[in-house]
Amino acid sequence: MSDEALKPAPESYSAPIAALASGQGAGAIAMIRLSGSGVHALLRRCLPPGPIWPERMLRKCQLTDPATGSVVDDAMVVFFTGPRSYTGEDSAEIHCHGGAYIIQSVLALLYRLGCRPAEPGEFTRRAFLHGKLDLTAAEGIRELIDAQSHQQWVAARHLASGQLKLAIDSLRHTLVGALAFLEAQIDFPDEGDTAHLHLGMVRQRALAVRTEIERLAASYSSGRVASQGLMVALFGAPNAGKSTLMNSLLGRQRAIVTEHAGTTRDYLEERCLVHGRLLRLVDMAGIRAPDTSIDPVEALGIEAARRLASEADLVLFLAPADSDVDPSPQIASWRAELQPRAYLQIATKADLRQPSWPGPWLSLSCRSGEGLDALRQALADQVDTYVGGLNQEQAFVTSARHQAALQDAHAALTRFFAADAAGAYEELLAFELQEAAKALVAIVGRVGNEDVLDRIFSEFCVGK
Ligand SMILES: Nc1nc2c(ncn2[C@@H]2O[C@H](COP(=O)(O)OP(=O)(O)OP(=O)(O)O)[C@@H](O)[C@H]2O)c(=O)[nH]1
Ligand SMILES: [Mg+2]
Repeated sequence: MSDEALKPAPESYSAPIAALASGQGAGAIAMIRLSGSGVHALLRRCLPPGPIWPERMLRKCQLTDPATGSVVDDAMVVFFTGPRSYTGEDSAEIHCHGGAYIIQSVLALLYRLGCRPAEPGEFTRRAFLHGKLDLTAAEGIRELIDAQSHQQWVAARHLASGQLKLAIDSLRHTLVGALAFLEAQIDFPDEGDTAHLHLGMVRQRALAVRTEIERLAASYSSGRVASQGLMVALFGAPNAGKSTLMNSLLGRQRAIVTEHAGTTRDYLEERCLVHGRLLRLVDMAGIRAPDTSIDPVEALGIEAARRLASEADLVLFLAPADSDVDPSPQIASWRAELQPRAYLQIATKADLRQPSWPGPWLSLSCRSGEGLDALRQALADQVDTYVGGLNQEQAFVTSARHQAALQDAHAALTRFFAADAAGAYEELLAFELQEAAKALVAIVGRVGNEDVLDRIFSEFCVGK
């Protein structure tokens, strides 16, 4: 099996590019990055006469426009020579004053001298195409930049530092070993005793790989919470106070609240940090029993609410504390239907009355603020419970793309065992092992599909 990630990059990937790599807006210093063939000579034209200084050395210099001789800025410049650079190409950084006019002047100069503006993520895409990092590390770098919470940072570090890649490489290695045994069997079919021995080795390896894939795939339920936040579904009858609670947790009036039952129809998803943990709050239509008087829009909203609650990491079942009817049987039936991974029972509107029903209830009032701190703590604890379940010593999965590829590999191995049990030819067994290996390669290596790369790298900011 060839390692596609090691193929040389196409010529077009070395065209000189430039972009602002530091944040937008005025700052003390801005960093402009250049990469591609000829960028050292190109930049040299804007510097004072004399040889350029050794690479990896930041030196103060005056940037001038070679066409007019006029000064553009006093800057610090550092050169990197490929392949010993982030992108693997010749590259440079200009650290100039961080004002909008200066940044635009420096960029305009570089574009005039032959650079083109870099696309989002293009520096990292080039690093990937030049074999400087694998796809999981590239995704990890994007997530490091996007991280808003400690849990996201932990998940991003895990990817960027190559822990998942190591685990995937080891699985591929084991599969390649199994394939070698199978191929020996295909090439020398008549050696009776060794045939049995070889197939035994193949099965043992395939089983070891499948077991590890199952462990990795199981880690996704926690890894997803770390990298994407805890998905919290607000679930309950109309008028239970779901939208009001959503607004209280967000600290702004995001959802419409009225005294009419059935105010929220479509669902609303918003991210927020609670005690530094990222949540994905989903407010949705109140649940009523199917009835001819429900209009079709509300019915669709209720259907979506049920689907989202069954996908959520935590379901908050809300019931107004001033109701005379004990909501417990209703919640028990929702729990049986939705099978939530975790749930909390919330008695809302506690300023009107305290709940008189049996069972564990967290009672709160968005009007008086009572109970909101306890809820925030419970939400943060729930994030910690999921993320704490991740063993930092072992690889874990945090992205839907990786999880889907692992499932493909798992399906191929399951087909392998079914074919083996049915006494299939070695060629078919080898085919399924190759399919499993291909799915694993897609996680770390070049996917052979520009659309996938476009999707991954377009989520980067310009300059990274
Ligand atoms: N007294 C009191 N009233 C509340 C509280 N929370 C919500 N309400 C009121 O309850 C009514 C319904 O609130 P919503 O937040 O719209 O309820 P909902 O569950 O989103 O309702 P639907 O969108 O119709 O499913 C509104 O009149 C709110 O002002 C509270 O803590 N105390
Ligand atoms: Mg609502």
